[in-house]
Amino acid sequence: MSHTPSPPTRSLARRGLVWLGYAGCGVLAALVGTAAGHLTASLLDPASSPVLAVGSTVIDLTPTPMKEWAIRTFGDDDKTVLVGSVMAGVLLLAGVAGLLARRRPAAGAALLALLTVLAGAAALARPQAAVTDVVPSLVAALTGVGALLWLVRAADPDPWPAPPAGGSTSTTPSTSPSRRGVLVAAGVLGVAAAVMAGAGRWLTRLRLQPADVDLPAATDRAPRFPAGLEERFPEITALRTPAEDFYRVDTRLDVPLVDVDDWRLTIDGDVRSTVTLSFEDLLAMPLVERDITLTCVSNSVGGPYVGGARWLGVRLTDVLDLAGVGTSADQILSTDVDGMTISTPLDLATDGRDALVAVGMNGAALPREHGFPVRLVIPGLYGFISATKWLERMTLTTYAAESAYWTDRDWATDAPIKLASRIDTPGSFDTIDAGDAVIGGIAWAQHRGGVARVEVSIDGGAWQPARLGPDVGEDYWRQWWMPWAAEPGRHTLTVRAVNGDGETQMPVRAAPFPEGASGLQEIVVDVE
Ligand SMILES: Nc1nc2c(c(=O)[nH]1)N[C@H]1C(S)=C(S)[C@@H](COP(=O)(O)O)O[C@H]1N2
Ligand SMILES: [Mo]
Repeated sequence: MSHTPSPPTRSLARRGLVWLGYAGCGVLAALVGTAAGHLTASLLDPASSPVLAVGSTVIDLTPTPMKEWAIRTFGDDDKTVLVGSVMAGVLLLAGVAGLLARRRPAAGAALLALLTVLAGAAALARPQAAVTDVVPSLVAALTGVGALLWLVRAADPDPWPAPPAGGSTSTTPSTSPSRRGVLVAAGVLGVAAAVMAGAGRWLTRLRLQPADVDLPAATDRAPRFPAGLEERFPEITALRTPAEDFYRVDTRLDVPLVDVDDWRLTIDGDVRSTVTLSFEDLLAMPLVERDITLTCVSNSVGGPYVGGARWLGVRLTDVLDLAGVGTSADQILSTDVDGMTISTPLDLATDGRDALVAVGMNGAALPREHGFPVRLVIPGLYGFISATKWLERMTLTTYAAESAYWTDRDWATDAPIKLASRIDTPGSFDTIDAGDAVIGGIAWAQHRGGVARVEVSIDGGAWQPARLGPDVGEDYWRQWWMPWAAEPGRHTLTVRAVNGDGETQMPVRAAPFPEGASGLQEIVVDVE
C-alpha cells in the first residue's frame, strides 16, 4: 500500500516498537512460567509456588523496621504489596531477558532460567522444605524458557530486511507471516497463562475450605454469650468477631494445608518423657471453652489487629503435665508445621490463666487461616509470643539455649498486652450532624482485671465516664459508649481505659516495636 520509507526515518519508531515487542515476549514467557509453576504448586504444596517462595524469603529477610513500616503503611495489604513488588521486579528482568533473546536466544533463556533458579532455591531454603518443593520452579523454568524460545522463533528473525533491490513496495508489516506467527503464539500463551493461573487459584481455594471435623462439646462451658452494644449501635465493633472478619497476622503468604489425620503434636525438651498426641488424643482430653480477646503487638493505637472469639481447647497445663515439665526450662518454644517458631514465657503460660491448646473457634473447627487443626491461645500475651497457629511441637527449653523467629528480629520476649481503648464511632475526620450523637468503641485489658472504666475527653476537657457494654470476663474486650450533644465546629475526642487493677491507660506514646504500642487515641471530628 505505502512505499517503503527510507530506513533512517522509520527506524526509530519501529525500533522502539520491536524492542517493546521483545520485552513483551520476555514478560509473557515469565507470566506463563509463573502460572505453570503456581498451578503445579497448588497440586503439590502451595508454599512451594515460585512467587510465594520468593515472597516468604523476602519477608524473612526484611529488617524489622521495614516490616513495621510496611504493616503501618499498607496494613492488611502489606502482603499484596510485597508479592506485587516481587512480581514487578521479576517481570522487569523478564523484559530484559526478552530483549536479550532477540539477538541471542540462549542468553535470554539463561536469564529467565536464573530467575526460576532463585525461586527454586527460596523454596528449598524453607525450614521444612521437601525435595519436591523444587518441582514447581522447574516447571516454571521449562515452561518459561520454552515459551520465550517459541515466541522468539515465531517473531521475524530479521526485523530490518533491506529493501529489495529496485526499491519495490514491501508488504505491510502487520500482515507479514512472522508477525502473525508471533501474535498467534502470544495469544495462545496468554490464554494458557490465564487458564493455569485461574485453575491454580480455584484449586487452592477449594483446598482452603475448612476441614470436615466434628468437635466434642466442652466439659467446662463458657457462660451464655450476651448481646453486644452493636445491636443498638452498629458502628461499634461486634462483641464477638466472626472468624471471617478476624484479623490475620502471620509470616505466611499462603495458608498451610494440614491433613488432620497425619497431624501430631509433640511435647519434648526438658520433660520427663516426650509425648506425641494425635488430634483424636487431644479431643479425648477434657475440653474447655473460653472467651478470649487476641491482640497483635503490631497494632498501633486505635488499630485493627484485635479480635474477640470463643475458643475451645485443652488446657495447656493438662498437655504439659502429660510430658512432665522439668526444672530447667523457662520458655515454651513452639514450632508450627512449617518450622516457624514462637517463644512463650513458661511461668506466665502456666500461672493459672486460661492458656489453651485450641481446636475450635466460635463453635467450629479452627479456620485454616487461624491455625487449623491446633493453635495456642494464651490470654494477656500478645499473639507473637503466645498464639502459635498450625502448632506441631512444644519444646521446653531456655531463652539462653534457643531463640524464636521474632526474638531473632529483636522483638521483646516478655510482652503482656498493654491496656488499650479505641474509638469506633465517629470515625476519624468524619463530618457528623449537630445534635444527639454517640461516641463508642472497645477497650481491652486482658488478664489485668479486665476493663473497669472507660473515659472520654472532649476538646481536652475533663474525663467523662462512658457506659460499658456487657462483661464477658477479664480476658475479653469491653464495648463502651457515651451520648454526646454535638455542637457545630471541629472537635477532638480522646479515650482512655482503666483496668480492674485500677491502672489507667498509659498516655506515653510508644511505637509497636519492640513490645507493643501505647498512648491515647485522639480523633478529630467535624460537626455541622
Ligand atoms: N505459625 C504462626 N503462628 C502465629 C503467627 C505466625 O506468623 N505463624 N503469628 C502470630 C501473631 S504475630 C499473631 S498476632 C497471632 C494472630 O492470630 P490470628 O491470625 O489468628 O489473628 O498469631 C500468632 N501465631
Ligand atoms: Mo502479632
